[in-house]
Amino acid sequence: MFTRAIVRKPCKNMVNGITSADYGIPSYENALYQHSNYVEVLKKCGLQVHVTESNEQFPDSVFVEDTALLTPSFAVITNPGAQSRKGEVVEMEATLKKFFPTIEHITSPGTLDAGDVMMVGRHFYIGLSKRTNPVGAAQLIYLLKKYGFSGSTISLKSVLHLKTGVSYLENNYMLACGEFVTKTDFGKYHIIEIPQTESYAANSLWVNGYVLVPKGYPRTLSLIKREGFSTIEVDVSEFRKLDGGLSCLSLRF
Ligand code: CIR
Repeated sequence: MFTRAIVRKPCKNMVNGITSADYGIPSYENALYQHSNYVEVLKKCGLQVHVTESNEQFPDSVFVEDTALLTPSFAVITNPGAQSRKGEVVEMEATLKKFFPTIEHITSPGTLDAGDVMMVGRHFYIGLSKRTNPVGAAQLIYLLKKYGFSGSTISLKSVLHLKTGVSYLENNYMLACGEFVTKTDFGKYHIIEIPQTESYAANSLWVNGYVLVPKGYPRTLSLIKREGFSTIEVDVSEFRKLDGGLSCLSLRF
């Protein structure tokens, strides 16, 4: 169970965020609206939400998930793979100091976006992507072991981050799309296969017994419901325009 979340308000400069999507330029006003709704949903799931101010210096700073990995016993400040995002970690570290007595770091030449890290109990799967390199992953595995956790790497082919294509829903359930459906690493989980046409919804988010599902993906919604989960649809279409999903918008701990 989680008790808290950290989010950052979107900034006007988000229109200059990194994207590979072709859905147009995000509307800042609508993004603000969607973001405040997202915060309300997290509260409904029982979280105390720490909302940090926007930072115009960093167009992608609303996607806080990439800047830190939070475990039950320590936090890791990452070294984001995209040059324009590296400075986001400074404010995040200041925020995390309020909550975590122990903070570790991923350092250059290692790079790591925590959107590439999926927690399954005390094990962490780490995607090797354009953002997360083998040195960064090895640093994280070293740190995880130091605190009694474990980690292993997964190679990615086509997605931005590991959690773009796969999400752990607890109770041995995993949502998976495309290249992740048949990964032997995930053979022991009960896979809920997301159709390619709804691939964006593979980034759904388990929070304290609820599964948050992006709005507009009816097949995914019914597949998750069919397994007995309580679901909440959340509209994050403005963030989709910047390749961001539900999990990217918060850090839960
Ligand atoms: C980026 O390319 O870094 C942002 N536009 C999107 C980051 C999404 N984060 C995530 O999947 N964890």
